[in-house]
Amino acid sequence: MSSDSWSDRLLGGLRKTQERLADNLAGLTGGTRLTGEQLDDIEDALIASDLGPRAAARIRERLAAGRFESGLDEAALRGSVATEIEAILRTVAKPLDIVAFPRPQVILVIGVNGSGKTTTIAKLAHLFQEQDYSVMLAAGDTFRAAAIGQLRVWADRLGVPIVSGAEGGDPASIVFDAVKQATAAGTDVLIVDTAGRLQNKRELMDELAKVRRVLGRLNPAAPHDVVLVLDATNGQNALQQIDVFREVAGVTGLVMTKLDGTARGGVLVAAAEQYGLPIHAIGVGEKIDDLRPFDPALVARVIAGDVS
Ligand SMILES: Nc1nc2c(ncn2[C@@H]2O[C@H](COP(=O)(O)OP(=O)(O)OP(=O)(O)O)[C@@H](O)[C@H]2O)c(=O)[nH]1
Ligand SMILES: [Mg+2]
Repeated sequence: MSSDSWSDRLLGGLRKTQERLADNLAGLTGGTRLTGEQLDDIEDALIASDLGPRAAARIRERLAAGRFESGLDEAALRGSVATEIEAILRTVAKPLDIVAFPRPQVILVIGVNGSGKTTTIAKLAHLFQEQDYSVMLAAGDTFRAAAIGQLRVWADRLGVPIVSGAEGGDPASIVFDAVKQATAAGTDVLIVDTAGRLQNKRELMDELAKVRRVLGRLNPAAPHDVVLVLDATNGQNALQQIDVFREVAGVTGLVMTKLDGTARGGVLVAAAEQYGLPIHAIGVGEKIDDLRPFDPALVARVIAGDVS
């Protein structure tokens, strides 16, 4: 698989986001400096493209300080916006590194229903396999049988072991078994699926707290990562989920999925600016290799339409 095919998928996936921003920024031309009115228009355009008020204000400020030596046109503006988006993304684009000692590194994957947790787990497992790490999965979403079945299908396809229990079973005991097995087998990475569909915040908090307690008993450093999976199509609601899950689960990093087919990809920039949490990978499709860590310069240029 070449990196070119990933950039093509990225480009294809983020096309709607790019078009939205291009439409919103269209028609701005002028001299070497932007006028106050133009800066207002740009800030509005960035907010309308889901980059959020903070990133929009920061980019506005940077553009106000800059000069367009050969005059402002759409291409020059796209280039400048790309540079500023890159600066925001660069601080958070961090692959999920496998560094835990002793092994396994335990990665708890959380998020609301349908955000893409289970698919993301499969994609992450595939990424780790590509790096020659051994992987085990734990079916901690016992809320419905189909969820366990879905993870098992992925495990079989990837050829990785899975620890699961019965529907309605206790996730904490499954996680306990999984950590024991992964430790005994010397597995590098244990990825734990969780349910997002609990009745309310309190129930979710209790369940995740219990899973953490049990993990900590076997390995005080676990979970090493608590990765919140966000669905980019949710736009600004995805950001509210960061607030909730940070409170209930101590999120250590994010994965943003479904950046394909939405015009709301600017939310990636909003999340980066507003939370500063590591963004480990982005998803641009349903296939196993449609998720990767990202190059901030490339993603910024794609979003801003600064690509030839
Ligand atoms: N287009 C697109 N679809 C995705 C992406 N990631 C996941 N999906 C799809 O989103 C749907 C939900 O994904 P799941 O992985 O089942 O989500 P989940 O969070 O585990 O859902 P529950 O277990 O029901 O809470 C599936 O149809 C996936 O194929 C992505 O990056 N792009
Ligand atoms: Mg699931």
